[in-house]
Amino acid sequence: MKNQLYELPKLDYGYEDLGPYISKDIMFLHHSKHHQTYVDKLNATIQKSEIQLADNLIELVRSTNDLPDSIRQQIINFGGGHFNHSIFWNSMSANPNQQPTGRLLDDINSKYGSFQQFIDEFSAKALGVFGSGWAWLQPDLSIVTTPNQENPLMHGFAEPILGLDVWEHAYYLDYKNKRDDYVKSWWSVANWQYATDKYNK
Ligand code: MN3
Repeated sequence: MKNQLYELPKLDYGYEDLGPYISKDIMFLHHSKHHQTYVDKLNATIQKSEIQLADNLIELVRSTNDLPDSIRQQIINFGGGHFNHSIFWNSMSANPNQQPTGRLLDDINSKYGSFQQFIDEFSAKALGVFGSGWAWLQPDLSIVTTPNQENPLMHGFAEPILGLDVWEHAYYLDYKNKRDDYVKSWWSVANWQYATDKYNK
């Protein structure tokens, strides 16, 4: 049986459409170079694999603890990189709502006290990631962070409903070392429609 290979997903918006919060230059590099490299290295790893791997990305990412030492770290890095960025592109919109609606908004308000309080807590966790990593909103409305290209599925958690990339490559061209300015701006393009749809599933 042949293992499934993967492709770079198309974006729902143009590279220039998230400006001024995220520039065209960053979007171009981040999607067509960084993410493409994760996909290429994932496929190269899969093609060399002598074992049968899960046949879809979610199951592949979930299976990392059970993989042999020979490929586990590569699947974590490149499979995680592909999966995480795929969520990240969906977590942004060129026509964003500034907050979620319906049950998601109600439940965030009751868990965190207010929507602003949630934003503050998520932002603080994103700023607290040491080095490269991610901040995630989970379907139970907890906020989880992961280092490098790890993600919640690798740690027994559910698929996130929103994800924020805090690797320097996600913001350095626009914000230099100021991750706090990037995170503050990112909320202006956060795709609450995506999170709301995932939450309601
Ligand atoms: Mn990235």
